[in-house]
Amino acid sequence: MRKIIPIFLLLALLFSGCLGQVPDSIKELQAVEIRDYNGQNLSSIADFRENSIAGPQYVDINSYSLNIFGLAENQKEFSYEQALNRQKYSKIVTLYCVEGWNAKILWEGILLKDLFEEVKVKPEANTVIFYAYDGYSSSLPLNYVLENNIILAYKMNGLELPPERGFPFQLVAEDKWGYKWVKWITAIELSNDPDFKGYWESRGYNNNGDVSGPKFG
Ligand SMILES: Nc1nc2c(c(=O)[nH]1)N[C@H]1C(S)=C(S)[C@@H](COP(=O)(O)O)O[C@H]1N2
Ligand SMILES: [Mo]
Repeated sequence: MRKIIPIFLLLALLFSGCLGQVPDSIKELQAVEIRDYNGQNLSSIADFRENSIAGPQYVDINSYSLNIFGLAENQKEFSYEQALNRQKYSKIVTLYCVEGWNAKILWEGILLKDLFEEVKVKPEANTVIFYAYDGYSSSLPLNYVLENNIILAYKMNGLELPPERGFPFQLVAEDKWGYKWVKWITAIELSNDPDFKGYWESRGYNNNGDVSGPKFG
C-alpha cells in the first residue's frame, strides 16, 4: 500500500498536466501603460488624435540613424542604440494641439543638450531645425532648447513610443503648440536662421509657437 500511493499521485499529476511538457514558445506579457504617477492622473496614449500630414510612419530601426548636422564641429549620425546610450530623463509634460485637445503624458527621453555637447555646437548657431521621416519639419531657438532641458522622447507613459506616436523619437517641446512636437525625427540641423519656417509655420502658424501666445501669424 505504501508504494501504491505515490504511483496514483504520479498518474494524477500527469493527467492534470503538471508534469506535461513545457511549451518552448515564450508568451509575451503586455506591458501596461502608466496612468497615475506621483499622484497625478495622466492621459492615455489612446487620447491622441491622429492627424499627421502623411499618416503613421513605420521606421525600420535597423537602418535608422539620427543625423545631427549643420553648425557643429563634429557632425554625427547616431544609431538608435548610440543615441540612447546616455543619461535618461523623465518628466510629465502636456501637449496642446491648436485643434483644441491636449494630452498629459509621462515622457522618458534624452536631453538634446547632451547630444549637442557631443557634436560641439558652433557659437554662431541660434536655431535648431528638426526633420522627420514623413517630410515634416519644425524649428526652435537653440536657447529655448538648452535652457529648458528639452528632451527627445523614446517612451511615453512607460511604453516605447508606438509607430503612430513617433517611434523612434518625438520632441517634447514643452510650452509650445503641438506642431512643434516633431515625431519620427531623422535629422537635427544646427542653423543660424531664426526665420526658418517648418511645415505648419510656412502655412500660417506662428513660428514662436508658445502655447501662451497666438496660434497664427
Ligand atoms: N513628423 C510629424 N510630426 C508631427 C506632426 C506631423 O504631421 N508629422 N504633427 C504635429 C502635430 S500638429 C501635433 S498636435 C503632434 C501630435 O500629433 P498626433 O496626435 O498625430 O501624435 O505631433 C506633431 N508632430
Ligand atoms: Mo496639432
